[in-house]
Amino acid sequence: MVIDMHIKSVNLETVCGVTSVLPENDKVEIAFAGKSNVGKSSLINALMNRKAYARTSSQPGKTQTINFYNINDEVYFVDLPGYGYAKVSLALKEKWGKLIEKYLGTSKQLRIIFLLIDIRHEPSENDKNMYDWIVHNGYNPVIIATKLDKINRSQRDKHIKMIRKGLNTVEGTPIIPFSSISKQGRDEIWELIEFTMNGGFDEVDEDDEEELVDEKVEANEGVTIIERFEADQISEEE
Ligand SMILES: Nc1nc2c(ncn2[C@@H]2O[C@H](COP(=O)(O)OP(=O)(O)OP(=O)(O)O)[C@@H](O)[C@H]2O)c(=O)[nH]1
Ligand SMILES: [Mg+2]
Repeated sequence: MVIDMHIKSVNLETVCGVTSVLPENDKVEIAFAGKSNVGKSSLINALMNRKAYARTSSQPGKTQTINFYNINDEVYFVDLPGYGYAKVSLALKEKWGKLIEKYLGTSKQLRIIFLLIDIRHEPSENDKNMYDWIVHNGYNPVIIATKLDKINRSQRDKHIKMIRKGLNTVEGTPIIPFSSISKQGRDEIWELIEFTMNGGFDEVDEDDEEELVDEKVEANEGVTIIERFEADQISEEE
């Protein structure tokens, strides 16, 4: 399935620093978390079809605020400050941590948390803490393995396994490899976002319920949410 999400408008609507009050938005929010320099802002640009609307930098610590991008007046992308950036004072790190925690803990519209992990490296302690913390808060993060273009095709599966093992992910957790250079993975990520914007698994009528349960069991054997979704579509067409 090819997704062509038509981007009509993007607007950096709200920027929150450590002392800001967080907005109470009325549209679905999709958050992007991950260590500094992992490629959060680059991914957001790729999804928005914009070259540099979200500021990116080879110097870690670029995004120091929570940035809410309004897409088509339909959905918000929430760019979170990266963690693990050594040059920031401990006091400021703590404040950012609290801000991120407050956002993840209080947003009523947050539907997906994408946790970005550099495909080249084993997840760090910070990555593991972030993953565990997200799960502890009742979310199942979707992992995006970034900078796919930096490894050989033959290394891909091995590195995905390394990330899965390193984070000790909940079974069925999707890991989507992505490159902001080749844009590989972008359609898959949009599919997931659109599926969620359309209500995800919440809005199925009772007739469909049994089928979905079956498919969830399948998911425990390594099938991703997207594959479940497609399987559901296929069964509807039959
Ligand atoms: N080769 C390659 N470089 C990437 C990719 N994604 C991001 N980068 C580069 O990595 C650097 C950091 O990217 P950003 O998108 O600014 O990272 P960030 O996670 O937003 O960083 P902070 O705002 O500091 O938290 C930039 O130099 C990007 O060009 C990718 O998929 N492939
Ligand atoms: Mg950034």
